[in-house]
Amino acid sequence: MNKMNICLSFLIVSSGITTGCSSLNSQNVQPNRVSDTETLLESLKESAAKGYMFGHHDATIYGIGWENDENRSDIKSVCGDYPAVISFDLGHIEHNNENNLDNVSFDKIRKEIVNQYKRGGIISLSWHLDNPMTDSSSWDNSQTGVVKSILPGGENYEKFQGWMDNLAGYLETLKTEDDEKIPMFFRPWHEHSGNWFWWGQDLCTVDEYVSLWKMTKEILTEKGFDNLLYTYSPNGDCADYMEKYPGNDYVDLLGFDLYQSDNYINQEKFISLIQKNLSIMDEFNKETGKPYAITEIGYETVANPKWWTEVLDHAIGDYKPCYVLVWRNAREKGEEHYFAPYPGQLSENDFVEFYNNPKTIFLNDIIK
Ligand code: BMA
Repeated sequence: MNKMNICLSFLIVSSGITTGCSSLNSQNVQPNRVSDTETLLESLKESAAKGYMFGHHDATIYGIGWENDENRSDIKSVCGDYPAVISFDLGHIEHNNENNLDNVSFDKIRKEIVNQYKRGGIISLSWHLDNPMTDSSSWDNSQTGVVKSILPGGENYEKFQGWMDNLAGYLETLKTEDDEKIPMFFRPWHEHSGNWFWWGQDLCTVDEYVSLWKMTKEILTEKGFDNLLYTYSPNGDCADYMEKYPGNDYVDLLGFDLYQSDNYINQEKFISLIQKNLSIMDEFNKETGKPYAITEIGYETVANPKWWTEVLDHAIGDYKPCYVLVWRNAREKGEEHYFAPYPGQLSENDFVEFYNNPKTIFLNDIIK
């Protein structure tokens, strides 16, 4: 396809000098990919000026009607290209389990993180960790005080430190075979403005949430993870976006999650909320210099054949998110819980049109 090539500088960093795409081709440079997180961040800002990257959760692990096929992705089956961003979830790494909460093995996640990195794509990690008070899921919001209980002095402090050790133990293994650390985004404590997770809006105070965030980053930094960039992403209306913002030193990427749904946020409301939120992001971007993304978005089952061009792209308009990411195509839930098209899906042709829009950035737009 004749799309503009987004030559992200991080793909071609060599000896600390960023060069142009042609240099990569002509000099046989061994691309060091994202050699450091700063380069990744700068590259993201550059690409946002040109368009927005498309992302999909668990894209290369499973899709509708398949699982664990090598080099497969529903997005690729529809448009021939991989998403530029792929996210993965670390839920249950706190127990050192073999599989995550969606029954994907952590070995497979590691493999796909390395694959995505080697392809030149961007990686983001979320963490739907269990409730440390009840050992039930992230969604166990049955009591307040869980966040407080894992902060210093709290009854679950030691337990949570152990969970952080388990998280760190896994993050430590996310390297290439040459022992190269992989720069990536980490998006902990997401959707905290809703009330469905135990760290949600009414389940902890502003101070507790901010302390939790700071503690998380400080622990990982102390353990030597200089390859992580931190994404802050509340859910829904971003009117009070900064209420629980942990501070500029603790956040690298601004974001928000928002879904269209027939019951709660219909198409009209969805478009206007996206635009409202993006204008808020735009303001904070001007103030802080930080890029922003729509860290989760989608319309379950994409029940509108023109959703990609007439709703999503239309809503984004001239705003400059660096990426938009749709959630997973759950292979275990029949054809009920998916957010990206697959061959034969209602919005397939519209997605190809969306792909062909020079504004949308997929993997090939990055590496060519
Ligand atoms: C939710 C759903 C769940 C899943 C969770 C973590 O939105 O997709 O089925 O367990 O994300 O991936």
